[in-house]
Order: sequence, then C-alpha cells, then structure tokens
Amino acid sequence: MYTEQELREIVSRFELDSEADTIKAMGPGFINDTMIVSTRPDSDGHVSRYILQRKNHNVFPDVPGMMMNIDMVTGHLRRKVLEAGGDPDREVLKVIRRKPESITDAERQSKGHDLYYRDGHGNFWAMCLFIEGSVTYEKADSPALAYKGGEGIGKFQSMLADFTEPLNETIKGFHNIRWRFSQWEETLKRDAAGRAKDVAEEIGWIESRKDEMLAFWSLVENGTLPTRVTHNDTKISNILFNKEGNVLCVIDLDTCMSSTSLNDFGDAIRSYTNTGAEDDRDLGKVSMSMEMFKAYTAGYLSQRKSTLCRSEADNLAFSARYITFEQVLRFLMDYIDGDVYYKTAYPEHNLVRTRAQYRLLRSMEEQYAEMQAVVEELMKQD
Ligand code: GN1
Ligand code: MG
Repeated sequence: MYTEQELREIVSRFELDSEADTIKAMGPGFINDTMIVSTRPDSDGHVSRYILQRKNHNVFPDVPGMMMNIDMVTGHLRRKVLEAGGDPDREVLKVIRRKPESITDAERQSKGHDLYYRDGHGNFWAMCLFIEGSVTYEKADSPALAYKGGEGIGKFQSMLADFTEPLNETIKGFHNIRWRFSQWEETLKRDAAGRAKDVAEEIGWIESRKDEMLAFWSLVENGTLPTRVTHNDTKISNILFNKEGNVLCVIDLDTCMSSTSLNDFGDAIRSYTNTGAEDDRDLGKVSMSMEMFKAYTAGYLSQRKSTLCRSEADNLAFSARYITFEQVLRFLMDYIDGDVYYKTAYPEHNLVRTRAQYRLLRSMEEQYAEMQAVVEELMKQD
C-alpha cells in the first residue's frame, strides 16, 4: 500500500494542468491498481481529472514496450479524430507524459521514458486523462447493445486500418495457435498436476481440431490475412459511450499488439453471444445466440466494411470458432498445468471453464453455415 504522500510524489512527475488535490482508489481492477486524481480548482473553479495506474508488471513484463504501443496507437487515433473534426481529448485515450524536468539522466537511457514512472519499489506508474461524462456497460444484454459494441470496435479498427508500424509483442504469441500448440505439447509431456489421465476426452477435442486451426493461422503467417492493430480485450466494458448512447472511445489499450484484427471480432463474439456464463456448470444454458451474433456483426461491419479486405470478410465467422477453440485450449492447458495462469475459485474451475467454452464452440460449429451467411449478406448491403 502506498501512502497518500507517496502517491502525490508519483503524480508530481507527470504533466498535469495544475497541482493534484485528491487521489482516490477507483474500481476493483483485477490486473492494474487504478486511482483517480483531481486537480485543485483553477480561478474559474475548473477541476481536471486523471487516471493513475500502477501497471501490473507480472502480467505485462515489458511495461515500457506496452506504453510505447499505447502511445503509437493513440497518436494515430488522435490524428484521425482531428481530421474528422472530432475532439481527440474525448474520443481517444490521452496519455499524460512526464514533466521533462522530472526525468533523470539515468531514466533518459531507457525506451519510452517519458510515458511512465518507475518507483523505488520497482513498480510502474502511468497516467491518462479521465473522460468526463462517459457511460459504460458491464454486460451486453440486448442485441441493441451488442450492435453498439460492434460499432465501437469496428470504428476503432477502421481508424487504425492504415497503421502500419509493428507494435511490441508484449505477451508472446498471444493468439498464435502454433505457439499455443507448442505450449500444449510441453504441458502434456510435463503433466505437472497428474491430471492428463482424467481428461482424455477433452484432449481429444483439442487434437481433432488441430489441423483446421493451424490452417487458419497459416493465413496470418503467409500474409493472406493482413497484420493490423489488435486490441485483445474487446469486452463491452472497455468501450466508453456518451450520454446520448453513442460510442465515444475504446479504452484499456494495455494489450494492444499486432496480429489479425479478426482476433478482436472473434473474442467479442465469444463473450457477447454466450447465452450462459464462461464458467457455466449447467451446459444446457450455454450456446451461441444467433440474434446477438447478427447484431454485433451488423454493428461491426457498419464501421468496418470499407476497410475490411476480402480474405478478412471470408474468415470473419471462422475467427469466432478460432478464438473460442483457443480459449478451450488455454483453460484445459491451465487445468493440466495445475492452475498456474488463471485465477480459480475451486479446484475444478478450469475444467468447468474448458467444458463450458467447448459447448459454446460446438454451438458455433453447428450454426457455422448461418454465421457465414449473415456475414455475406451484411457485406453485400450498402
Ligand atoms: C483474461 O482478465 P481478462 O478477462 O481481461 C485473458 C484473456 C482471456 C480471458 C478469459 C492477458 O482476460 O485472454 O480470454 O481472461 N487475458 C490475458 O476470461 O491472458
Ligand atoms: Mg483486460
């Protein structure tokens, strides 16, 4: 725990409008510690608010690389918003830089040094502007909201469609199934928790889909599917809306990397369309809602159609199967490894997640022809 005085000293290294007044904890983040900083009122009584985060360097071993990714991506988005006559301070996350005079000669030697502060305990801190008057949703519980979520990510990706600089790979092989399969082989060989013998059926689910999943990834490797900016955490709570209910800005850019943008579509479908929970014990509740699939896809394509290339459109529906398969694999792998990656609430939790996500995958496989038809139809419309 940091004292208020320590937090104030950290904040004093960043370029705020005026001096910080209060610093308060915000929300129950699982990964980073998040605080909200308010400045003293200026002569007109105006107060600016900022987000202060301690970035979790166990999850993100390369915080400077991560901050550089965020800086490059938001720099590009700001230019786009300005060109369109929008307000970049409200429509794009604004990274707050260090005060130049607070940067020591030693700090200046490291990459991205004006984007974060590393304290005496080795923890990394970064700040961004708080976007006033925005609205968030925890769950997309209607097709109308799924449409808006699709619009949010579609717009984000569309603005980044001409971004070509490679980003730092801050989590190795995140959606690279070839890499995941090499981890898988090691997991099976190690069998660290002695659980492999009890999950023969589940192992079969993975092995029987290996070729089709590798075939999809080959399209990324051979350039058929272009490499673009991916957000990698496309849940609805990472989109800010304005009071009128329109998309304002996509937040939580910590996992931004370079890959196929289909990952973001696929992961959104995995989360938005599930009629049950990710870890439902009652498999009867788990399925893919076609209504939610249609709504999300319609919202996504309303923003993204003009920047999507043919190979991306052709593989859009499959990406939902790909990402859901990968999630089955990751949960099962963690179960066999003895629950070392995901937080679990009970001993079988990762196995329950594996089975629930597999049920969702099966539901997608059953409805695949219709999913493809929906994409095709939407691609045809003006
Ligand atoms: C993790 O913690 P959360 O919900 O942001 C994971 C995702 C998984 C998800 C499954 C960095 O995301 O890839 O899809 O759990 N994030 C990381 O619930 O591994
Ligand atoms: Mg996240």
